[in-house]
Amino acid sequence: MNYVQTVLENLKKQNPNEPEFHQAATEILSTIAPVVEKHPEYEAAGLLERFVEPERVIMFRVPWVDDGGKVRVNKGYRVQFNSAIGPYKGGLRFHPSVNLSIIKFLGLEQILKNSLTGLPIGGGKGGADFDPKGKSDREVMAFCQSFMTELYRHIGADTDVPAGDVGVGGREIGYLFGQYKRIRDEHVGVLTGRGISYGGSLARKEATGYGLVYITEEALNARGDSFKGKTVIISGSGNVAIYACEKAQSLGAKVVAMYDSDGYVYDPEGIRLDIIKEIKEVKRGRIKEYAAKVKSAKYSDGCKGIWTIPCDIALPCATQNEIDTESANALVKNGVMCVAEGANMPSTLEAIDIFQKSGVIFLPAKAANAGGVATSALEMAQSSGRLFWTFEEVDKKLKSIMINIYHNIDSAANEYGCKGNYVLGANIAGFLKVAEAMMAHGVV
Ligand code: NDP
Ligand code: 2IT
Repeated sequence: MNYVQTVLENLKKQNPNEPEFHQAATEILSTIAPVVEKHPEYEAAGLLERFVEPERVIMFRVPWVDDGGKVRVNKGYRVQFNSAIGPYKGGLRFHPSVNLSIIKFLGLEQILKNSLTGLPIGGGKGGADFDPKGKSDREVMAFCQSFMTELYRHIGADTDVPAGDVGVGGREIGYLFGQYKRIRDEHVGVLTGRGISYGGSLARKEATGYGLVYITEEALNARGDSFKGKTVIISGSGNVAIYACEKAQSLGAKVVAMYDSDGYVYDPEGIRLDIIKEIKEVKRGRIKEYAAKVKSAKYSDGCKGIWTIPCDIALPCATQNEIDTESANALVKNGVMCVAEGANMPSTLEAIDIFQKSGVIFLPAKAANAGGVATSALEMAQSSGRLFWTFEEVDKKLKSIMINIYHNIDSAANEYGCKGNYVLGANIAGFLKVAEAMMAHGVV
């Protein structure tokens, strides 16, 4: 067994029952093997063993009281994975499915994603198995305050800077920031995705979805094509999905379907985003309500059916492993030309293989959705500089970061003889910078 295989086998043995972590590690390690072979000094320095082991894992109890006066207890997590190139940076996910395996897969991905942005941010991730759905604002506030009452001692503007992810948006960041400020008595950039009135950045809300479309447009432009006139499917109807839809539509695409965890809407006339925003951002409602409001739309229960709708471009923007073998085959059979991942690890390893073998342009999450965290780093820069940039300034920087990422992953793929393999390109380009920094720091 070679070095990479040995590290992967040991990781699986030492971290049993963590399937998502194994999946992310397998995808990364299997593609960086050529780099590791070129650099025998990495093995001598135990670099990969250190790379796959989080620097610190924090797990804690989060007690809170619901509106009925009942005491509830959730599990809280923060995985501070790698600080070689900057302070830990990455979102917090509040979803009932959250466990250590999911937070570790997200943290490992985040290291390379953050490296690809070209900005000085390390990798981390956190969250809780708390479900904000159906909770009152007071219950969400009580939970966030309790979560931060433990988390505050582990984070800081130059140490670890959390942000949003599934189930954590502007409301949750507000409550988390309020509690941090109260305990620490400092108004600093310790969280990103903050409201504009208290230090947030314009365009952060839009950044992940816009960035996803910018990098996809660049990949299409490189082939003499574009979003114009394309039929697009977007899964999810949360923060990433909504702003991916907005930008794709502005470039002349027709988005025909979106979903939430209950089911999907298909609107052959093109999704009316104003109605989706009203249902999701204002009322925190269900996507089913869209079909009741829009005559041309049809609602179906369950999520999987969405991938059987013919489209040119698929933008999975909900959750991990939402595209499996069956769904990938359905997309390919219907002639999909490009799949770009807005969510983290939405395609299984088998689905990725199907896309790559079918010649589909496949843009992996760590490159395609890096616009969110990149703009978080721009928010950090504005906070430390006591600056406030216009929407246009931030959006322009975001677009140029996404275009750079595309060309970096494209060049890395070419350099290693795998033209068009952006999974390999993204893993190698992201890893090289982290490896160089880790080597410079010695055995730490
Ligand atoms: P939101 O909470 O705003 O929205 C999540 C959406 O995905 C909702 O429509 C939700 O439906 C759906 N969803 C979540 N879990 C499931 C599931 N298990 N099955 C089916 N549908 C599901 O989250 P975001 O839009 O912020 O995040 C979406 C994805 O993008 C995640 O993978 C996240 O890690 C990734 N991401 C987010 C970034 C950001 O800046 N926010 C940055 C980079 C990546 P429902 O409401 O019914 O649960
Ligand atoms: O997965 C991600 O990159 C995010 N949820 C955003 C992280 C951040 O720090 O902005």
